[in-house]
Amino acid sequence: MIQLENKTALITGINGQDGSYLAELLLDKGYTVHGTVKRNSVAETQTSRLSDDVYKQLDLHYADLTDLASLIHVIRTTRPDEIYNLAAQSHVRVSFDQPLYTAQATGVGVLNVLEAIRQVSPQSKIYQASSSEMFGNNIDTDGYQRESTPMSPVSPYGCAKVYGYNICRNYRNSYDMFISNGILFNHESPRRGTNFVTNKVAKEAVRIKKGLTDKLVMGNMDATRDWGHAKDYVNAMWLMLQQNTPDDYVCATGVSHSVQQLVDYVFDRLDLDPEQHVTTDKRYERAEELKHLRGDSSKARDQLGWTHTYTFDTMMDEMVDYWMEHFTTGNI
Ligand code: NAP
Ligand code: G4F
Repeated sequence: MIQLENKTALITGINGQDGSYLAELLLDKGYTVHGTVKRNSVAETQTSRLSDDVYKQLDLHYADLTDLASLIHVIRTTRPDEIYNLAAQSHVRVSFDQPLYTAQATGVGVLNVLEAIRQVSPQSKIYQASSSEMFGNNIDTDGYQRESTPMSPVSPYGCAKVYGYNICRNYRNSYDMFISNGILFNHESPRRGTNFVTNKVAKEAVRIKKGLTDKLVMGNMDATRDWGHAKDYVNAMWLMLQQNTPDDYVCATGVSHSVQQLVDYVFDRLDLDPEQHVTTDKRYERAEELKHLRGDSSKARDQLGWTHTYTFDTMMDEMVDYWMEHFTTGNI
């Protein structure tokens, strides 16, 4: 029998990839779920990742991480047991174009969330969406990054996330607040923005297969990433807030692939030849690149009992199937 939780959660960035999966997970567990959305001029796309069934079970509130007053208002209104701070300007390359906004939203925005909670609801447990981008190009001698790996970020986004990570640890120690950082490696799904590399490749390869386009233009093909599935990773977020004490955890699959291997896998699955379609252009490269990511999530496995269920192949298959269905039926 499933035990229902009878708790209240607030998810910032509920319409993001992770927010949408986490909302579904928490509703399934019996939570009352509140979420923040940022005002968008196209109301129809504001909650595009939330199905009608999920949407009608949620309480949504306008708030922006750069607007402390809006955060105080939503936390005072909802009094959540658990707060999942997922909102951020989350695109690494865009952070080079918008460094100040990224610092405000992704970095100082975390401080705004912490201050709002400290002033209004200090008993709430907090999850902070920290990132493997914080490590930059540091790798331990065994080839992995883990909780103890030094952080030397190589993007404005990574720098902002390091600030968020550190201010969480500082508030945890200073004010005895329950704040856990999930240091999550890349996680993907059919709901991933199509300007991130996995879903860009899946979507464009299917469009080539369907004769809708002929070319896929890429950036750096040599970088490697440890790619997991977002559904597995939101489960880790929840587990972190069910512990008796707050802590920081890496979540990763321990397996990495290069961008070239990603392209080869998807094209092979669609029986396409990448050499006939794929070119590169500097406009998709970053001013400084994070070259390799591969995470060791032993701590999350041992202390949270967390593990991933999707492999790289099953995850990419799901994304390709999603776009095949979309471009065949137009029904998704
Ligand atoms: P995402 O799809 O980009 O979602 C981000 C969410 O934040 C969206 O709902 C977005 O709203 C909202 N948002 C953006 N700026 C905001 C602001 N100033 N105020 C309030 N809301 C704002 O990202 P994701 O992949 O779900 O990732 C969730 C979190 O985990 C992010 O903090 C990300 O940096 C972090 N993270 C992600 C990964 C990954 O591989 N996915 C790995 C490590 C860490 P709009 O859609 O309306 O813009
Ligand atoms: O999919 P990406 O844009 O993800 P990136 O930069 O690793 O960041 C993601 O993961 C982080 C966790 O480590 C999160 F914190 C962050 O919020 C985000 O979710 O790029 C992956 C790799 C990079 O090396 C990039 O240079 O793919 C390379 N790449 C090559 N061609 C490309 C492209 N990336 C994008 N977005 N588009 C390309 O055409």
